[in-house]
Amino acid sequence: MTDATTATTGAAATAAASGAAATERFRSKRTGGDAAGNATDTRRVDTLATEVLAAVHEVIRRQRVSYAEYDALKSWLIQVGQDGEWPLFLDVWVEHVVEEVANADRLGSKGTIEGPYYVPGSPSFDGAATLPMRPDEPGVPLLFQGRVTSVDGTPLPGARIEMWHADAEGFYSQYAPGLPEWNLRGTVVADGRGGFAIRTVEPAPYQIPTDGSCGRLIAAAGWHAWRPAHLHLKVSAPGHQLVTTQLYFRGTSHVEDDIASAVKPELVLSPVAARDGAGKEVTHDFVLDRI
Ligand code: MBD
Ligand code: FE
Repeated sequence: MTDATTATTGAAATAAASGAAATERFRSKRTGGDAAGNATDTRRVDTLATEVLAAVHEVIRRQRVSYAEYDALKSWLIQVGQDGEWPLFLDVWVEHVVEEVANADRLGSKGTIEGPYYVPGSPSFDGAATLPMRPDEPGVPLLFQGRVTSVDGTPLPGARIEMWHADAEGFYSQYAPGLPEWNLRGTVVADGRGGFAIRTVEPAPYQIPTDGSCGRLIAAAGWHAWRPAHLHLKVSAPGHQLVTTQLYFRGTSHVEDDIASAVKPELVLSPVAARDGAGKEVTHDFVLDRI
């Protein structure tokens, strides 16, 4: 990572570079099977692989898919791997249903997809903090504050609120060139009342890279490439289930038609003019389910 101190970066961001970084990050997580990534329950693999293949066969028959289309699919799938865009592809078009199934029974705050750009271990602060940012970080200042409680209303002092988001140009640190390593990424530890206050800047809408395989699919299908502006969060506390979520901004573009299908009504914020100083502020509480 470079330690650029000016806000003029991201111009040279490429699908291949952010894809490679997201692929590397995912590999370092080592979940979903043994160390080599192999799932271990033979019967489960049999069931899932058989059903996925049957669903593909069914589409081929119903749509009378041609050899030209089969070859186009093959070359596109090969290219997704070469671009490192499997994390992006899966998180944009598949993860939202996995999240729906995983969290169906939760009573507390709604989650949504994690996406490809989380990095663990961001700088940590007590109670109130400004996220690490460049001295001339562009964007409207935003104060995000609230409390973390358990489902029964008990405050959760020491709860951890991890936040990461794109800058005002739509770029994520560690996935676009020229941004300081932890730009707009931080962890705040809730105070004795479960309270937290995070100062940051409003993120921009995010455009899926247009120069990679996902961008080619979007163009070929006549879709748009946009996610609405969003804050990513992981909120956790001892004895409670971690919530991975995102928050959006009422009235901003693509809140109604997120390419990643990850908006829920409970996740849309309505910031107001800040009472002290410039920018906006919003209060939003988190409720965690017990383990
Ligand atoms: C993002 O910023 C994101 O959150 C998701 C889910 C996919 C692509 C980019
Ligand atoms: Fe994102």
